[in-house]
Amino acid sequence: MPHPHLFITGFAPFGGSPVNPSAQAAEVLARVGVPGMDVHHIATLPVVGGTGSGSACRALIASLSEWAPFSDGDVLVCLGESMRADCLHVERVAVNRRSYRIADNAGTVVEEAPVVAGGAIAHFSALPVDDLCEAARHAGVPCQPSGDAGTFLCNEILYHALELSHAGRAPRRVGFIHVPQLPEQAAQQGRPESSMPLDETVRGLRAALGFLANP
Ligand code: PCA
Repeated sequence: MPHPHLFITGFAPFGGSPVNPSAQAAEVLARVGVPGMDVHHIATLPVVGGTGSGSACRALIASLSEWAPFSDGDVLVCLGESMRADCLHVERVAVNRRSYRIADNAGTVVEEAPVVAGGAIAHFSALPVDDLCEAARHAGVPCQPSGDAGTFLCNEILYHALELSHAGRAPRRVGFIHVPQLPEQAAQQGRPESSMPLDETVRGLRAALGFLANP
């Protein structure tokens, strides 16, 4: 039997930082693989909100469309950087709310708006969040469930990804994991404690996502 596909996205750098560990982790994961899964780093998404041309949403739709139709075992996991996280955060929920603390990479600040006008208040992740966390911790990498993906691009892309999934335009199993900043990024911002080296991030993601092949 062929392995299920694991589609991974990261995000481009934002907020004045030259790097984004989510894109780096996605790239390394595709190279080293995840046991039992056929891993594809399908996009480094622009940190641009909304649904217009150049947005993260459009980029996600375009990269997924190359792989449709999806099989039952296929998985989409979007990764993003969290400034606050000091361990991996597997997100439980995406809320229908955009409220940007900083401008996105198109220079747009959204004060208060829905992700999808008239859409559901929130969507739950379609991944077994607690099992993923346990698998990462079992591999020695700190990881916890999170009920708050923020109100910026990461929350927004999870909301869109789940809507696409419900419409059959993304795999049935969709989720989001926030990764901490790299030690050098966090040190520059005077918060060296909220960070994780890339190899530890990758090791934790590899263990967590490996759970999806052998639940
Ligand atoms: N993190 C941001 C957007 C892009 C990223 O990597 C967030 O947490 O919303």
